[in-house]
Amino acid sequence: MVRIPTHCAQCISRCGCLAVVEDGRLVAVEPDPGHPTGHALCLKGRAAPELVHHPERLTHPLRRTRPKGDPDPGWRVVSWEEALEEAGERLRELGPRATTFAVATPSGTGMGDAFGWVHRLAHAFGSPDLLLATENCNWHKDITPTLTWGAGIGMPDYDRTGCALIWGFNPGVTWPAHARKIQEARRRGARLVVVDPRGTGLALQADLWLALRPGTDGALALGLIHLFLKKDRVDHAFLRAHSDAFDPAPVGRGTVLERLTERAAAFPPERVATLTGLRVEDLHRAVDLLTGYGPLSFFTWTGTCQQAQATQTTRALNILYALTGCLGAPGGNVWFARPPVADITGFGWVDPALREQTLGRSERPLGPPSRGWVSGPDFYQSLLEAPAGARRALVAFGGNPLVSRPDAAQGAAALRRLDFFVQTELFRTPSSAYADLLLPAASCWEREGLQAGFQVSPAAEAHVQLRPAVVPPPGEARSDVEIVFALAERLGLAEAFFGGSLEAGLAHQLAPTGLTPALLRGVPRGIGLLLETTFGPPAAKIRLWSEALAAVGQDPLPDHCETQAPDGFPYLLTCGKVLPYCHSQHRELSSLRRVAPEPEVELAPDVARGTGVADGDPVAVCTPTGRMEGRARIQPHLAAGTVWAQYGWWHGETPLSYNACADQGRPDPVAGSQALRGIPCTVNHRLGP
Ligand SMILES: Nc1nc2c(c(=O)[nH]1)N[C@H]1C(S)=C(S)[C@@H](COP(=O)(O)OP(=O)(O)OC[C@H]3O[C@@H](n4cnc5c(=O)[nH]c(N)nc54)[C@H](O)[C@@H]3O)O[C@H]1N2
Ligand SMILES: Nc1nc2c(c(=O)[nH]1)N[C@H]1C(S)=C(S)[C@@H](COP(=O)(O)OP(=O)(O)OC[C@H]3O[C@@H](n4cnc5c(=O)[nH]c(N)nc54)[C@H](O)[C@@H]3O)O[C@H]1N2
Ligand code: SF4
Ligand SMILES: [Mo]
Repeated sequence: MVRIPTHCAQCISRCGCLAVVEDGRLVAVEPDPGHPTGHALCLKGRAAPELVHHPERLTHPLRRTRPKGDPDPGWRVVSWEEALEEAGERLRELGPRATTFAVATPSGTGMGDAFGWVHRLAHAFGSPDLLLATENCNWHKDITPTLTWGAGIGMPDYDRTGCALIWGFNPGVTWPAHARKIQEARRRGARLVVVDPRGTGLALQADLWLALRPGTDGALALGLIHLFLKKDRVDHAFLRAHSDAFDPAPVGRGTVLERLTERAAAFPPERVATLTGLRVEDLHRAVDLLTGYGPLSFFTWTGTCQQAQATQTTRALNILYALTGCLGAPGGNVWFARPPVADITGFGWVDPALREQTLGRSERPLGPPSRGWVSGPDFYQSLLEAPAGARRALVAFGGNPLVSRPDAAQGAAALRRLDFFVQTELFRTPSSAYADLLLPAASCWEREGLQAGFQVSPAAEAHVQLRPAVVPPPGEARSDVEIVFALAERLGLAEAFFGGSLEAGLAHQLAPTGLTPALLRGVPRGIGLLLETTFGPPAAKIRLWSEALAAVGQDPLPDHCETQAPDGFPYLLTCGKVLPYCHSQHRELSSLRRVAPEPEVELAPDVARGTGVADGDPVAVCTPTGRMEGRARIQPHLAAGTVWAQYGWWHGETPLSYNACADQGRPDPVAGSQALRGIPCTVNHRLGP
């Protein structure tokens, strides 16, 4: 029996751990306190042996023999040679313009170390389209803040923060290594304010939990901006030095700050209380906490991202934070120095004329298409509305869009239209059922993977680790990176892939750090580089007024519009992640399934009273778009009128899942984010078990 230092790469937390291996089998995974993110493991990490040795894992390349849409694809085992030969031939024939690449989220799958290589393959081939969940995932955390700050969200400097504002983010479930830093700050005496319709672990222990109605975040942020300005709790010197606050407003009278003040004045506490369901006195308490206890730090993620007004809401949040003057300061949000690995994505290789044609680029020039990422609806529509005779291909590395995105019916119809679809996967999924070729992928435990930076603290972010393969992959499964390199060779792109040598590719990635693959293999726990973080706001001027947004016909100042619920849908449906599962994955692991056997629908007590539903009742949630089913749980810690349901279920239990309830229409006009949170709904009893 051996204990191999590694990290769990199944989600963004990337927890340092020890893999316990006996006779070539992974038998357990244990925390590794010697690793900067190694203090604890979640249920999914501990269940890794079940995932690795699961009998339903894909073990051989498969080719479909029956028509798409047939409930049985008639999979026939083929050799890798046959599979790669076919893929290479079909893709060369269809060409880059007709080929979309796709990759699963690196934050909730093992795809992190392959992510850049998949991009490189798409770009070397010359395709302008890469399908990724970004508009509903990290876009408003990593990219939208560049409109205001000229940089992404950074990371709270928890070791020195005076107060942490956690808004629509539940790291206790979704990023345990991040949650641990918040706990450490709490123990040091830092204050905590949580904005979330649901009483998460952090919310219940916070100094203030603002349980707002789902989808009203923009109103709250503007209301807080109003109070910050009215009570003069803003850092004028900081704004004068680093922002456009005192510049004349590009349109109309006065300074930018005066115009912002005017805009925010439309959100006085009484109106905000009505819109959000919060109490006026709590708004005042929030201002006191956020401005009274030393440097403020701030984090938000998908709670504010999956909304139809996500860009304006994110702008309001980013401006609120900039007003405090803590951006870049010790104890505020900081950009910890990270290992300088080489960029391998080859973004610039795509012909600029083709880049202009990325799906959705003309409609959303500031959104994901500007970086080559296409949204589900754009991809689906491009297939469904393609002229007769147009031929199209999809090369997907993981991902399960028929479950993780709204409108599975439209998605399925679109996937059927593909002339060629090859996917790498660990398991068969509803989406992979439409593939022509299904290739078995090694899980993150079965392949080497580079991780440069673990984010949550200066020491973690300076940490570089070459995760070893702790066991061999099942059957003939291969790592996604190996498959990328093999496909590149078949497409005549070996030159862009270091002559086909993964080792040379890895060495290239590491070269700027001074490290080599061999050196890292000798230190499996990884190496902490000596890097110096520089404090201070990003070099670019902070923009309270966004000319970039104005140039695309959007409001240059943040705003929030009330959404009117259609008659018959009195409640608001929203969602979030649960600890045992990532997105549509992991339901086949029996230890996790015992903990969470079926989708739950949490009802605020007033919703239960209004609908006559009791705890444990089978219920259906209906929205103007669709319907899902689950088991009711009365949840006392939920904003009034809120229904909080689980998404990602498909393993036969429930015929319709959460994303059937979500609307593909009315996406965020800038980024295309979908309103997955705050959907008008109603709840009914359901007959059946
Ligand atoms: N209603 C609702 N919908 C949501 C969300 C939500 O909060 N609510 N969250 C959204 C977010 S944040 C995201 S990122 C998306 C995620 O959407 P997707 O990226 O589609 O993620 P999954 O549904 O988990 O599908 C990932 C697939 O990749 C496979 N996989 C896992 N690891 C590997 C690997 O190493 N190699 C290969 N080849 N395959 C692998 C898994 O088996 C799984 O089938 O979902 C979004 N959808
Ligand atoms: N266990 C687990 N961990 C994961 C993943 C997973 O699927 N499972 N996925 C990974 C990925 S890809 C991502 S992107 C991250 C996401 O990480 P998080 O953003 O933390 O994910 P969520 O739990 O979906 O959403 C955060 C919070 O938003 C709240 N919320 C719901 N509606 C609203 C609203 O209208 N306003 C506000 N302010 N809050 C709201 C939810 O109650 C929840 O507590 O997690 C990563 N980690
Ligand atoms: S939180 Fe769980 S799944 Fe995510 S990296 Fe840590 S142990 Fe793995
Ligand atoms: Mo995500």
